[in-house]
Amino acid sequence: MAQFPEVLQQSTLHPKPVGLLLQYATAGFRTNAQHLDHVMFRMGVLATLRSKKTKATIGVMVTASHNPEEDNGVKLIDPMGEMLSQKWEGFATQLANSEQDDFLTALKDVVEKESIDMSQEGSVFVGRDTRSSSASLSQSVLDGVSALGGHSKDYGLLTTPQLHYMVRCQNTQGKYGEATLEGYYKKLSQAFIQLTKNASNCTDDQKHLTVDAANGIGALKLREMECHLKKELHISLFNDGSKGKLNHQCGADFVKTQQKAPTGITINPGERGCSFDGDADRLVYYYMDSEGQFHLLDGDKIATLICTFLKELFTQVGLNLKVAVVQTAYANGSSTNYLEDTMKVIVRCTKTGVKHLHHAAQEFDVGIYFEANGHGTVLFSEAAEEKIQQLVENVTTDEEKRRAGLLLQNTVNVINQTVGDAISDMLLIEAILTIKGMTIQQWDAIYSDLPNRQLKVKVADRRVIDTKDAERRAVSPEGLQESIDTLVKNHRRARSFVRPSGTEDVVRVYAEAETQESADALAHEVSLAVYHLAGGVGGEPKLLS
Ligand code: NG1
Ligand code: ZN
Repeated sequence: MAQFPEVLQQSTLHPKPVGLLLQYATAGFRTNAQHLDHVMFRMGVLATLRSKKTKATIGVMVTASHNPEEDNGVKLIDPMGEMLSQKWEGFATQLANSEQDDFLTALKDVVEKESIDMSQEGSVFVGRDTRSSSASLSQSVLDGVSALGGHSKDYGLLTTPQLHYMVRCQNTQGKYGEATLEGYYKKLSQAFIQLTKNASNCTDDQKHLTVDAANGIGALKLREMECHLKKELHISLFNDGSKGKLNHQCGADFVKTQQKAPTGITINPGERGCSFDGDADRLVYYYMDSEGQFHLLDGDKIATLICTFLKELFTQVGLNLKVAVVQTAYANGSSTNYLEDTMKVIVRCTKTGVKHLHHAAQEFDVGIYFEANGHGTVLFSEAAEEKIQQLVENVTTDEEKRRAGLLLQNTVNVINQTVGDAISDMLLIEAILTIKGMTIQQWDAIYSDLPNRQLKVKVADRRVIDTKDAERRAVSPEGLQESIDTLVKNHRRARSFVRPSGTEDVVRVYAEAETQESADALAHEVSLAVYHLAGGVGGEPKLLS
């Protein structure tokens, strides 16, 4: 194959540090940016192979999402805008970890195993976040693509979900939208304006939203989008990257894990605030009450609001669709109970990581999936989209049904169905609150969260923990699950589970219970069990003070 000598030669310009081993995990490769140059080059090569194999454009996003500024990472995007197939994750790990001398053999192995026709064209879209390391790392991706003779399009600065959108637009020949930033802004903002235009008596106060952009790419992209929103949404943008550090004391991950407002924002009692993460694929909402108490509305609350809205519209138009909400074990127990018992919708629980939720959601006419941390979206089956369209186009549909049908159609258009998208999710939530004339407090009151706590425990090797039942039970090390079961029994309305993180070298502990004290105590007790039974390192976990 004519390209191989070129790849080999180019790869020496992006040498792999001997012995460095990384894994394509929950969200691609992620580590300190200094160790990633060879990975980027090789992922450019792999994306080109994937493109030749699928005869479609593949995306490569350079970002480390909510990780600190010093880190970086890379994710590959498959033809319909979804995450890379699991089989190819294995190839990604194989290519990233092969030593310099073995690189060509590893590459040829993928070509052979997948019977790739090397004469096929390769096409790769590349995007990056605002990290200082991202520009040169994305250049290494581009080098990898060109070494294998592929065509690339460098979009430069993009949010992760924007790149997913571009890939899908390209591979559907524009059916999903136009593969440009302008196309993205137009599609989403037109749908938002259509959704909200008939909402009566919406005051300027209600149109106001405070956004914490985590000092990341979301700030730049939201600014670009603002003019398309035609003042239908008044955004006060904080943590826009002009002074603060990326994801530092701000952003969706900080707010969710610390359960407090980000630094750097001003928010008055009762006003709505929301936070993006560093690459704008996660979103959480919050408000302060009149006593200055902070209230978080996370991915579970977002899923519930969207589900309520969609179910009401389906009832109004008389569409009988199979609707499900997909969650992970981190979903608050109250949300699961509310969805199953009060709303009577199907609830599925999958392993952590959006690819698992996404796949599960694809099994339904309408699959609403959100991780508690605010990463999620809604998927509509082709059949569901067609039914909605027929309803709107059918001249015999009565006026009221047509209005509801149009709302559904614009809801489909405002949603980025490829992956969780903070901007798109934010517009959908703002539209729902406007249409329903609902305040954030009323949204929050749909159900009350059970107090909960998430902790991390350092162990020598987190792989000693194996889980089953969508990560809700530990099968190893021996005795750990029994200990957790015993500890849970001492608390009211309690639940707890542990799992090794896929993005950090820690074991995560989750606990919820009737009171915050009880949830904190249980999380601490379970952390101690992990520390003692799973090879804890450093000092014993301390009780939060
Ligand atoms: P890990 O580190 O595997 O828990 C975290 C999040 C995931 C997902 C990934 C990718 C939690 C508890 N875990 O994974 O939901 O978003 O990062 O970013 O929030
Ligand atoms: Zn992210």
